[in-house]
Amino acid sequence: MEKKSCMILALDVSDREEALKIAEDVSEFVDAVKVGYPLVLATGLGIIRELSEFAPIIADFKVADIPNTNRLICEQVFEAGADAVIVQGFTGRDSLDACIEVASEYGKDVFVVSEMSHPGGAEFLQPVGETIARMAAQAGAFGLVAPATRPERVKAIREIIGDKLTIISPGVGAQGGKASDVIAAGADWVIVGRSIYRADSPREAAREIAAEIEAGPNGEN
Ligand code: O7M
Repeated sequence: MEKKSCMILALDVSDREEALKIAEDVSEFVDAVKVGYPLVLATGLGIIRELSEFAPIIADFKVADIPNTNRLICEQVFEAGADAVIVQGFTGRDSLDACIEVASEYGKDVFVVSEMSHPGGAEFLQPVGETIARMAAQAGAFGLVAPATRPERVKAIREIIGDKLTIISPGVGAQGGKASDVIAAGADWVIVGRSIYRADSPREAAREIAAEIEAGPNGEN
């Protein structure tokens, strides 16, 4: 995944035409499109290949099962044309290894959720977030998912993993995070959903966030 705008679109709409139109409109300003349950359950797995015309596709299925089931899920995801899959880390090293093995067979990437962005993310996941981050680095994952709503946590996780993994960070805009703060804290990409796909002009909204990232936290870059 090439780093240009440092932004990933979370395309959580449920209509095929709308999804394709938004992806096309914003493709200039995003480095990838994240597709998850809302869109795939509504339109089918084939949407992944259709969207891949506009950007690399990250399949957000937060895979969280035993190794064999994880393997079967990841095979379907990569057969469908996804460039990366997002998996949970809390299921343990063997479950993660199964995803990474399949990804490497297909030449694709795995992102591991270390900590989540919503208030409840602090309840159970945050206390083990750093342990999950270390495990993901040891297992050879490509990247981590860490919360844009808590840039200080992104910074702490970046300090633990160094440059070994990339960090993608959801929670910008609708959840309160500011894109340039999270990038300054050590994220490689921010993930943005509602602030783009619910805007009157998704393209303008994406352009503005990309410009804010480029300008930096104090507008001085
Ligand atoms: O910008 P939003 O809030 O509309 O969308 C954020 C997207 O990121 C949405 O698709 C969420 O499911 C996802 N997300 C979080 O918001 N928080 C997390 O901790 C993790 C994710 C995610 O993408 O996990 C892989």
